[in-house]
Amino acid sequence: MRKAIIEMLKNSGGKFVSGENIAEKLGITRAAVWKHIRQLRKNGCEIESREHYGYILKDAENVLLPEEILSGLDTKIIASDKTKIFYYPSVDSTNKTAKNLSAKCPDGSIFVAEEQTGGKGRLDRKFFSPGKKGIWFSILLRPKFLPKDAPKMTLTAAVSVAKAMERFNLPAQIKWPNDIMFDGRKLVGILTELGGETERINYLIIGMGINFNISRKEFPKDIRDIAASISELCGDKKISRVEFFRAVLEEFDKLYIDISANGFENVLKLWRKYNITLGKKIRVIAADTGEIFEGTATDINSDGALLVDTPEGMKTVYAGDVSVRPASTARGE
Ligand code: BT5
Repeated sequence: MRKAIIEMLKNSGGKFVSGENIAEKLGITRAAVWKHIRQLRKNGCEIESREHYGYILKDAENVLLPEEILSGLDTKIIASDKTKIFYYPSVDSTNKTAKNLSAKCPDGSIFVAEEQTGGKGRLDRKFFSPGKKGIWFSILLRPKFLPKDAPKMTLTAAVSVAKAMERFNLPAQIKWPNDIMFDGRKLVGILTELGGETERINYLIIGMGINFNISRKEFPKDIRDIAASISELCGDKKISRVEFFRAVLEEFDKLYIDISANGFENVLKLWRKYNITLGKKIRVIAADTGEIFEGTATDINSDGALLVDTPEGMKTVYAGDVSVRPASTARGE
């Protein structure tokens, strides 16, 4: 019903639609219309009401309501129906929310927030996630593969964003393992978390933070020089946030289905195509040992780990931070 109301308001040509009109068309009472409008507002939808005129949808394109996400979405598993979309105007962290609700949610559920008050990065770092300025979401999966393959879902997520960007003719660059970059600055961060045992994944949560329309000065000072936003790449061309989101979900869905049938080979191939790390001189801070070393990134192996050619021999990095320039000039890239 709420989807139908949104549709009517969206198709009003920028004019008010009366409650009476909506009630008549949908075969419900005006009081019921009002209840639905109230719920939509609670969900973060900006609907203005004016006496004698009715309702008008403000900022119609710029909400990530389930109805908006589903409209025209072509996926088989990810957010494939409304019961798999959990939407929040504001939440501390979509990864945390996904984890809390994991017992009840099927494969391919998504958790989307307009704003995160406690968005998190790896190693409990903070992730800046202001209201309606990005796409902050988590995907919950129940894959059949083994826990050792889970890190490759981070690469999969990065490839899905890169492919979505390509659809909009935006240049996509992936930095190992979890960042999409522009001009040496982070556009997208990815955080994969796992619940399960050594032999079995109970659930996998893949959180993605896509900076969408954040201007340089809107970023906090401490990340202004290391963060970028999709709007910067677009120039005059306007891209709708929900349209871009649909593209990411569709690309992720295709890759996930392919992985379930054929393994990760295709993802690794695509990752190599979009990556900006291989062949570069890099500095690594290994996550497990804290060891810091420099070398040349030569390839990723079948586990998605980074192979680094160092003066002490080839090293395999499973998790860590990589900067492409020496520490003195690094901008966190
Ligand atoms: C990441 O961590 O980049 C993973 C970020 C994952 C965020 C998503 S949003 C939806 C879901 N729910 C969550 O709570 N999280 C996920 P890491 O590689 O550790 O980078 C964190 C560092 O990036 C911070 O320490 C800052 O320096 C920088 N940073 C913080 N916010 C940023 C932003 N919006 N854009 C670019 N860089 C940012």
